[in-house]
Amino acid sequence: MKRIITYGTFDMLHYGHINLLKRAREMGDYLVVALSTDEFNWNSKQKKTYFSFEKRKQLLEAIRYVDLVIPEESWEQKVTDVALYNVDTLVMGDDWTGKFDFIASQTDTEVVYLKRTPEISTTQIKKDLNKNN
Ligand code: C2G
Repeated sequence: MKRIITYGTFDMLHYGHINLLKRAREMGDYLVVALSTDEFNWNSKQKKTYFSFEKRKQLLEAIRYVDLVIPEESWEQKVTDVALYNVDTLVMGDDWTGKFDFIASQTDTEVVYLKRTPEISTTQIKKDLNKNN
């Protein structure tokens, strides 16, 4: 069984996220999603999410491509996560290209960056909503 992991905030879930999760899951048989906690988002990414961790987790768990959702509480946990969850491949969108190559060098985990869906982002959604009001 080939096990995949990916990380993210997944706030205001949209089809760009779904495209990523679908392709990640299709690379193997089991997909773990490490979902950024509200504290991690605020303290480490200066991101205030619209939906709480619990709501974002509920949404992700309803997606057919997602097998398990775990909390992402630090940048460093990836090294232990890949061992803990017996992961073969770590997948991220290509806006992160190169940032997690150390995982491949420090562990025997493949790291793959997939093309982002270009035209959609949570920031863009918020901008468009504000513009139309
Ligand atoms: N994504 C995408 N296309 C978009 C938007 C997002 O492919 N239009 C991908 C991102 O590249 C990422 C995943 O969807 O792989 C989740 O995106 P975010 O929720 O924005 O995640 P981010 O804030 O980048 O957090 O430790 C890693 C971080 O937790 C990643």
